[in-house]
Amino acid sequence: MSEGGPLEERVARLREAVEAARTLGLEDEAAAARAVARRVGRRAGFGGEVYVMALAGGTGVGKSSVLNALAGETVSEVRAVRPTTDRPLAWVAADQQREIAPLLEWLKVDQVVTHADASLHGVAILDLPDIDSVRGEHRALVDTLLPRIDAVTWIVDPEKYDDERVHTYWRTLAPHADRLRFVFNKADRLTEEQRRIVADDLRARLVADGIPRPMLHVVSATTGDGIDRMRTELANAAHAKVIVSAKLEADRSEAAARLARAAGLDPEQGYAPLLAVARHEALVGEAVDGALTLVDPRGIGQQVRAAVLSRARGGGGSLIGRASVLLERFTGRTRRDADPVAYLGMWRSRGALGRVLNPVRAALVEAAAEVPPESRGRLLEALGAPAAEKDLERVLDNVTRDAASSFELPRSAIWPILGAAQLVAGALLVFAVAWLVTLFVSGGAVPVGSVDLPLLGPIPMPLAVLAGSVLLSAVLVWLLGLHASYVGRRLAARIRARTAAAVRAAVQAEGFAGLSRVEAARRVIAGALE
Ligand SMILES: Nc1nc2c(ncn2[C@@H]2O[C@H](COP(=O)(O)OP(=O)(O)O)[C@@H](O)[C@H]2O)c(=O)[nH]1
Ligand SMILES: [Mg+2]
Repeated sequence: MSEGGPLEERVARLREAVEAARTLGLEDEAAAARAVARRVGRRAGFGGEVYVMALAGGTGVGKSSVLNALAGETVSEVRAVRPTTDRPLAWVAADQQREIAPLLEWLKVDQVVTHADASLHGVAILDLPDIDSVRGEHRALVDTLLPRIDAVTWIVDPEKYDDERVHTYWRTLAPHADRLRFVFNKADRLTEEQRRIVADDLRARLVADGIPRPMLHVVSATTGDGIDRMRTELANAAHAKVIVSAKLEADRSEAAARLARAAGLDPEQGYAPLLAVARHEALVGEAVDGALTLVDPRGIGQQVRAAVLSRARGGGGSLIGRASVLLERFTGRTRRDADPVAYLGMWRSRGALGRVLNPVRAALVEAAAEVPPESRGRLLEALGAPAAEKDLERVLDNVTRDAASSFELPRSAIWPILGAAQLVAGALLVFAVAWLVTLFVSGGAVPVGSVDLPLLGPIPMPLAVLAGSVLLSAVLVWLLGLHASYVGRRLAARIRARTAAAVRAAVQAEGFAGLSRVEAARRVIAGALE
């Protein structure tokens, strides 16, 4: 018994590997492996190495007696009185009990008798009273049972072999003829001559039922006549099954190994990535760095801060501040230095795509170098090498577009308040200037109050108002700048981090998507090696 579970499971893994190989463009290798999988899958009977045979026949024909005779000991209870209350029973080599356990569970056989019979080591015999009837409701069981076991041995006796209902049923089993066996039991009740006649007759009827070359034994469970020949034949059948199984397993294993080699795997070693993990990480790192240079999250951060400041000054700045914002907008300086969205859209102008593309290409080429030359071209295609440049351009376009669409310049309730205060300061300034002009024009004829300031002494009121308004405006500008740069710095840091993370994730996931896909397929192929 080879490792890795029953043949069916291993064949299922081979089928998955076939599909995986096709995604790598390994069509020819996949087709060859699929043919093997199909051939192995077509094999009917029990999936393991044990030759499993069930006894069938009407109640009282001697199923239990024949099993006991074959075993050379009392395994199953023999009952002269009918109807019987027999429970299903399995007779199996002690060391093979585990292998057929799932089958027994499925058949609800909980009574297992183990044996250490060397010559019938590979044989398991099932005595299933449920299938001894040929009544309609039991046929389905035989029909579902047959594909799962290697043979069904029908036992008849001198009274029952002629039963028309039995023959009707056998005809329906004709498609499984090569896995049907027949035992004519209780031969001790017949003379030599009668045995010959009955055997010839039964054989002819079986042929008529559609079972050519029927395997028929004439035995007596009571005297042991013919039992040895039956044992020999069972041992041969079990041996033949082992040989066929071994051949199928060898074919399966070779097909899996060929797929593996085509995908650059060493069948002895199992899965190993095409690119060493450290190399892969280094190349991903290079590509991410290249993409970060192009997208430039730091530059985006600066633009965000400038944009916030510009908006704050536009809404809450001094008159001069507002005028200069308008001027900057008009001359295009805002667009150049304070427009993160435009800056994102211009990633191409900040360098060649090669900074991202080259590490990605290097990864693909180095990975492809690990597979045999005849699969290399197809693998490069599967890796997405021809489209790498377009793909990366799309990846960076998407990242920058997403970042741009999620960007929104903040507003603050404080800015218009500061703006209103600036208007007041401006009005005071105009008022003070007008006052001074009036004083000048009147030649000092208008009386003017004054404020006493320490050190400076009495200062004329209009001058005091003028100085106060200028001071107020400067303080307001300072406050606005303080608040706007706080808001701008925080937003810039957030956007910078978010953009950098998006670039990193996109390059890792999409830039190297081809390689990840190929590795996933290679893992599945490696799974078929077990
Ligand atoms: N004469 C004779 N009787 C047998 C032979 N085999 C079984 N019997 C008898 O047939 C009856 C039913 O046998 P059993 O093995 O319980 O049949 P099952 O119902 O098919 O399992 C019992 O009385 C057995 O003694 C045989 O080879 N010769
Ligand atoms: Mg019985």
